[in-house]
Amino acid sequence: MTATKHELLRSHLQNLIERELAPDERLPTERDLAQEFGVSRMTVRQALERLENERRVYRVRGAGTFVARPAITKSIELTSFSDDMRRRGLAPGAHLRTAESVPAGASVGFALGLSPADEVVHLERVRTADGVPMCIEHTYLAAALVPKLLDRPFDNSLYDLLRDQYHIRLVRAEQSIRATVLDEATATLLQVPAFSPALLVERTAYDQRDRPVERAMSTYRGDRYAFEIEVVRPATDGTA
Ligand code: 16G
Repeated sequence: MTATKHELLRSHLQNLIERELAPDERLPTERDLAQEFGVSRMTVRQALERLENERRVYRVRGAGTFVARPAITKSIELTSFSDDMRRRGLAPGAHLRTAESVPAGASVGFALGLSPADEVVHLERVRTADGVPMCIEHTYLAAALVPKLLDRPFDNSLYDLLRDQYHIRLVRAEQSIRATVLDEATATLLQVPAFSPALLVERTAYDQRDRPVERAMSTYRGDRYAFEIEVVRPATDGTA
């Protein structure tokens, strides 16, 4: 009997998440669900926990349980270099090599939805972890969205600066990762032998208004960097 009630509860929750409620809407309370399905609050809590582990809902203490955005955007977190390094217990750093305003050109312009002649800010930075070079980054930002960026002192996190000074929060990105080898100049900057393997990550990041704000090419040392990507099995494929 309990199994049946449990199944009913689960399919009800699934229906709420997939059809009836929009992302960020609140689910009924544990108590209401327990009453409605004649199960204990513990059973409800377990069902919600499972959905939380699958990233289909999220909980806010004292406020309730809410529908998460679809897994495809949730499953890979959008982080900055500084976040990534701090998470690994390393101190992030940046040496600014180039900071200039240039025409976007065809490829960056296309990514940022600009015409090739529109101005972009180009930053080239060597990113370090505990002082050791890890990655070379070329970042392009639509100049119109970040007025006076080049006048600002800036040696920390670009994403923090965008958030604090321009109220731009990057919330999603399209990203590709591929293998490459380092040319001699880049290898020297990263303090590794020429032609060492590396990972080239290209990212177009969008803000909370879904404007493309950043196009970045980051070349990471292959010997020091691994990408961790969480993959989530669709709930409908799992066992009940
Ligand atoms: C990451 C991003 C890069 C971004 C930088 C900001 C990738 C492949 N690249 O390196 O696009 O500009 O973080 O880091 O994830 P910051 O806030 O520490 O300057």
